[in-house]
Amino acid sequence: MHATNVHPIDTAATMRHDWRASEVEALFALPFNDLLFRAHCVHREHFDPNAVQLSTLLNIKTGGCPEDCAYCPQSARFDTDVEASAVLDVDAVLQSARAAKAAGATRFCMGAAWRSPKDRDLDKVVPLIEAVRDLGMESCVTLGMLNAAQAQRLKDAGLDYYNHNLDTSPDFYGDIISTRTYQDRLDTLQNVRDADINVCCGGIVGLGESVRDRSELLRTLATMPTHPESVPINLLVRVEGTPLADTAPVHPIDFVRTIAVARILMPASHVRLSAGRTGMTDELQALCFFAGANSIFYGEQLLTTANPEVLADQALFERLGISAAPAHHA
Ligand code: SAM
Ligand code: DTB
Ligand code: SF4
Repeated sequence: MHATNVHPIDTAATMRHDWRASEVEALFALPFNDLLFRAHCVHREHFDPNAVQLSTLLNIKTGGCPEDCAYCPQSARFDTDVEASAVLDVDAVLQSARAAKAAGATRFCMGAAWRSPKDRDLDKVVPLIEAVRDLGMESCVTLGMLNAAQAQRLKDAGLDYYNHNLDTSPDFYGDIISTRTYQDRLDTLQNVRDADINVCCGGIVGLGESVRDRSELLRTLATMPTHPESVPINLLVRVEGTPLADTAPVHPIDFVRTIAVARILMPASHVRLSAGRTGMTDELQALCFFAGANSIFYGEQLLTTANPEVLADQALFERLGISAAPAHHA
């Protein structure tokens, strides 16, 4: 009864951009083994199943953010332990990027707690992007909303990826953020795409959303004319002082389902097992990799919260026979 709306293996060889809500919901409703088998088959058709891409994060400007994203410890509106800081200088960033490269990361992602950067903020970020590029790493930044000229400026600096998440479904979004709209986010993503920067866009599981919201988030991403090259799936890190600190935890199997559906809908995108790994067992992470996750944040810190130890990730990869994927560009 579960599989009636889903044509067998209909995505195996084709890239679709026309998913209907009922089709995506039917994927979520599949028996777990059927869903995982299907996701894994799609994964194998497009990727080496034993290679995982490694991105390291650095918060280049912490806290003091005017937005009210209910999950975020960096909003100035919530009483968390995070102290606001100025933008890091090139030397500090280079030190982190060199260490990330030495540990095996191929991409260096820099985050700033801004609603949107001012032009004088970009004056500080451009040299950081150039420095990362000169190290031979892929660069990614996440700085909030961008207009077309700002996106072009980042492209000219050599930026490879821009991260800007939709976070959740259009319907549930207003329960989580009031200070900017879903359309604002879509406009930024369009500006990034138009500037020919790779798009990194995903969301968060565990905000109190329904399965239909997860389905609609993924459908929004998968019906874009070009799928985001990189799709981070974050499990909410519940931080004390944020409005979502006491949200009910997500069942791990439901998290794996989200990864699997992302893989089926966006067969050629990198699906990143993102925030929330410190609370996951090795077995759960292994299931996520089987379901199609093929990227992680690598390094002991996310933005303000912890990520697994490098040695623990290396041991997990060794146990699973997974190796680090090479960078896409030289
Ligand atoms: N300020 C910029 C913005 O919001 O676009 C860039 C940084 S913001 C922290 C980047 C993303 O981190 C958010 O869109 C959200 O998806 C994720 N994030 C923030 N706090 C999180 C949390 N507690 N748990 C999981 N993901 C989180
Ligand atoms: C993304 O999707 N997840 C990262 C990155 N993009 C910037 C951020 C996760 C943040 C987790 C909470 C924190 O460490 O502050
Ligand atoms: Fe600010 Fe980004 Fe956090 Fe929202 S997610 S409060 S925009 S730093």
